[in-house]
Amino acid sequence: MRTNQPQTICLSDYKVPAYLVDQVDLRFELFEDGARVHSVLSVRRNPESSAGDEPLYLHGDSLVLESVALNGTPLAAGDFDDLGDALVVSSVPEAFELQVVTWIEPQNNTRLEGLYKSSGMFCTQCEAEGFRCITFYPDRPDVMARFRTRIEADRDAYPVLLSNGNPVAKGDLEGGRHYVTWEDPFPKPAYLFALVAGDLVEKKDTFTTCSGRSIDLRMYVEPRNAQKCDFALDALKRSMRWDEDVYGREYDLDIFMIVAVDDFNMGAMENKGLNIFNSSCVLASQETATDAAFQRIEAIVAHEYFHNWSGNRVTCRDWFQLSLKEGFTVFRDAQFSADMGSPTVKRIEDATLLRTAQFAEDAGPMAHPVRPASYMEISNFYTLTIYEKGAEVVRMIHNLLGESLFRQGSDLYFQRHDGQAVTTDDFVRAMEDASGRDLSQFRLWYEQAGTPALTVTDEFDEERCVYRLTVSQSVPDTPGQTGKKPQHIPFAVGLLGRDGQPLPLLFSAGSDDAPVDRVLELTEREHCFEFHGVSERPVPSLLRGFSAPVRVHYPWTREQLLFLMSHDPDGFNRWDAGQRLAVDVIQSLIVAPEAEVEPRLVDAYRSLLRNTGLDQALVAKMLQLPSEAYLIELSEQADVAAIHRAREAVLSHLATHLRDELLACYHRNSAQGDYQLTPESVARRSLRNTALGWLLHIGDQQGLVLAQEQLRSADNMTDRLGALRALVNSDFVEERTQALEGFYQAFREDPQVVELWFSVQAASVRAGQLPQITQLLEHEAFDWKNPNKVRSVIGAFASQNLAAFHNPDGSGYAFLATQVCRLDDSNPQIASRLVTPLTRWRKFAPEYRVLMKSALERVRDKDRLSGDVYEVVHKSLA
Ligand code: 0A1
Ligand code: ZN
Repeated sequence: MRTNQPQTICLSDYKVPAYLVDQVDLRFELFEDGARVHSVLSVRRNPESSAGDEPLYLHGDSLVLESVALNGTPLAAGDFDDLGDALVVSSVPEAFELQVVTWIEPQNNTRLEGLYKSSGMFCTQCEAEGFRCITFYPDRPDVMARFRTRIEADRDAYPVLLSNGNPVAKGDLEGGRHYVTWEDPFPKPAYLFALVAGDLVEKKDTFTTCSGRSIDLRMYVEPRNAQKCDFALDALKRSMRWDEDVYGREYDLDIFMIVAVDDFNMGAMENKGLNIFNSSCVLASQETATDAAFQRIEAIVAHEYFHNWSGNRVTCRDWFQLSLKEGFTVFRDAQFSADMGSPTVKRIEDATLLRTAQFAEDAGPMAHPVRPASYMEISNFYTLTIYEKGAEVVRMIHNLLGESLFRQGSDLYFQRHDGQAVTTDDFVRAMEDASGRDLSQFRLWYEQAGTPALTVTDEFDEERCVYRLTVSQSVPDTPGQTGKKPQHIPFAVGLLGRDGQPLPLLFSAGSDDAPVDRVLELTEREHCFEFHGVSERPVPSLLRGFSAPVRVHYPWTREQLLFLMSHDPDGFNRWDAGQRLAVDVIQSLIVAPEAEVEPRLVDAYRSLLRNTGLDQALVAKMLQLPSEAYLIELSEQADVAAIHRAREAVLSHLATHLRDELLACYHRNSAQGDYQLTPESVARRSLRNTALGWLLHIGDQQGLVLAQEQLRSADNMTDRLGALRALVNSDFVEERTQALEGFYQAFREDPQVVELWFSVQAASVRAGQLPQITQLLEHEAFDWKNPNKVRSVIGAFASQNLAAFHNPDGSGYAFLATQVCRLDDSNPQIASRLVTPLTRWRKFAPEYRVLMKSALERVRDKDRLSGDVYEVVHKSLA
């Protein structure tokens, strides 16, 4: 068992830094058996600190200290303390230079924090606290310094040497070595530092900014990936233009670089001028990337680029403010994606993620506010709450202020805080100052955890022609937070008349020219809204566009949902009505497995399949049944087997009754002409592959022939994988085995495709039972050191293959516990993320719960448990 438990860090203990660093000069000597890092810090006491002459405290992690000198004089042993996780220097002058030399071993760094090696190249990951694994430093985001970095390495093995800013010097050294020096003129926190050294090919492009400056765009990848860069470079140019047009933000250095690395804990990182990406989030070709991957790459490239202003120029004061940069930047990338494709589809995707996974997080043991009050390991707080709910909070400000005032607010924020490390409160204040609105109650969105629930009731007064909506809100208790206050919630609504026409929303009798949709502002525990001049009982359309991240309870009838599905002018709510109806039908089969499947659901799906007049991208979304994960989230004491059975039964029923329509839909949307990434072609492929999946689900022979033919002849990965997935999720055992083998042989050299191949199996209840998962872990292409491979097998199994993971014999839980323990020794961040499904044990029916809890206890009792896993496991058992 672990003995030294990690410390809790509290926002209320925040103090300004006692010392500031103006300049950092780094020299890296890179070798095969390690790296020597020479650091020279120009330090001065912070005039704003009341700390007096306290010692200089520098963070460190896994460093070997070789020497330390102050103003050029080596320090004697008694003048400093090397505490292992810190270097403390007592009695320092007001201003001084500190020279420190450390030795590190990137080749043995499996945590992938700090400087490490991936496929033979050196690269870094410094957010949140990785810089301290490189050298001793005040590793906190409110210490901002100018960096100058000289990298020295073998010229043949590492011809490309990169860091932040602009290259200012380069040359040869003895022994076949060379160096490049980089200078970044913008003061930055250490978490934005980056270094790359490798044998990489360079792809070049240029971008001319709104003020006419020409920027060098460069992408660095391993030679085998040279053909997979065009899409990301184009996405980068679209992002740069969009940020100028929509936010008035121009790029500030002369060069912008993107590097792809195979081993990376997260998606990508916004290091100043040198973004580093997980290969799977940036490399793409028609042959190897699915439509979903293209869209994800575009969004992540944009996200990292947008951080240059929302994160780098204006950064976070401390890690409690993480959502300041992440929530705002996710909101910005979502706006961008909406502008590049279909806004409704993008909104559906974001709301699905939020309702399925963020709501679950908000209801689980790790629930925390968008601005947390405490943490043990900050890497555990890169969560859906910080990112996605944080983005929803910014979106609500946008909704409340409107486009133009929101832009004035963001202009003021960037101008007021350029070059500073600030708080979420500073962000809200800029929005208030620019708009004149009072957002004091709104700030509760940052402080209170938990998903607010709205209960809506309605009454119709036929005589007075008044329709009354009563909305009450409550915010649930979460760990450490009870008795919450009502929040300020923008609640967008509309009313539909019997003929499907939108009704004017009149707040008082007699006025005319009323809008047909309104954003009601909820601020009280209970609010009542009266709409006048309503001559018949309307159907309410509630929380249009998912105007706030809340749950809505209203006693919908199936008629109302069917009506909204075909009449609501709000595309999002049309989709939502379909989801609610499908949920209702599936839930009724959970309770009564023999019950009849609602025939009107079949009719509704039939008309969707036939409806070529409706936006096909929306139709494609509407045809997706609610996921098992969402159905679990909606239940009190989830019985996974029953949920799985009921959902499968509805799917089979729909597919059997709609076979002809599915075949027609498949053929109507067959490939025509060259592969294109337009929203229309993406929708066609999505429809075609959904139809194929449904047909194979019921073992349709014609579907089998179509899938095999599609797998053979497809000219793109979306269709190829769509066919493979359909086969893998079918009962055609021989055919699916053959298909998997053929696919692997065709793409075994491509790690991104092999990841897809792993995850299609691991997520399938048919092909991914535990014995098969164990085989995948032994497969030649599996690599324990590569987070993507670990995620594509173990992560996909535990979070997508729910019926297999929740096997009532507990084997899935025991398996996950074993893998988490194994990974904890090499990569605690990955281990800590993977354990998440087990932490939700309270959500499940007793027979599951007991087994999940005991698997979690086994992880808790592991020897030398990392701080990362310690925090998650202890909080979820508390
Ligand atoms: N800031 C990055 C995400 C990121 C966070 C932590 C990392 O290492 C622990 C790496 C990347 C982003 O939002 O894209
Ligand atoms: Zn980010």
